[in-house]
Amino acid sequence: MRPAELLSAMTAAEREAAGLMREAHDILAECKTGHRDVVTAYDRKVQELLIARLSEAVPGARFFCEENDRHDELSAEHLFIIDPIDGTMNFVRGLHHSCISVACCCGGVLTAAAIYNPYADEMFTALRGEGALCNGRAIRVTADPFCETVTACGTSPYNPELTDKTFALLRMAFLESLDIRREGSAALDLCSAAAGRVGVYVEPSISLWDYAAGKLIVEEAGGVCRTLEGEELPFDGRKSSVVAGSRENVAEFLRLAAKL
Ligand code: LIP
Repeated sequence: MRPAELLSAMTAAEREAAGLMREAHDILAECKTGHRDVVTAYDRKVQELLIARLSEAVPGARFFCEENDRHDELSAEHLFIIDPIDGTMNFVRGLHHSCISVACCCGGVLTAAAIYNPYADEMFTALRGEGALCNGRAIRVTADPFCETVTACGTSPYNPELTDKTFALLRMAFLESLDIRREGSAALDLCSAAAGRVGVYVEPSISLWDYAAGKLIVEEAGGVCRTLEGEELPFDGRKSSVVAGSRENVAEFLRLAAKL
């Protein structure tokens, strides 16, 4: 199946699943690993719908998903990495800033990405080697220097052992860039970096389903994604720190972070 056909199936499934988010009511949060790591029946319904539609479109497709421990082999011919609702806490609290994130790997190579924010009606997409788009218009990371941009940050609330390190990084970003933003969705933060809305997105620990699609969108928008140690992000299912943005701004952030 051609990458463009895969992407078309992804975006169609996301737009259909977004209806479940818009119609949501009486949203009940269920705790997973702790009181901040929550899931809802809507996360599971969105994931089930995406799996059903993508299985119809791509016979034999495999899945690596946030919910229900659906973790198929990452090297499959067509593997979809799904975060059904990224920004679940926002979704539960009625803070309309969440998205559906789907990446497609072909034989272990990240090939297509789609992240849909139903509240803003913004569909971010990328195909490897073909650039990144928002609602069909090309997007690029910003050319502005780090000190002249706003920094998007995540607080890794599932990892309280990282809190001191996290807020030291946020303090540095606040002092060295124009300001910080904690908007609550890693996937949308990566899209903001790809669209040049923020200079850097940083978070000390997130999961593969949080960053898989956003990573390709950032790279196809001319940016880079690195760990806080300056390394390539892992693609083996492990959690990772993420620093994303233009090559220059990621390098500047890492230089400043190394001095903490
Ligand atoms: C969330 C991320 C957020 C991060 C949270 C969590 P979820 O994803 O989008 O940036 O800080 O720890 O990982 O759980 O809402 O899909």
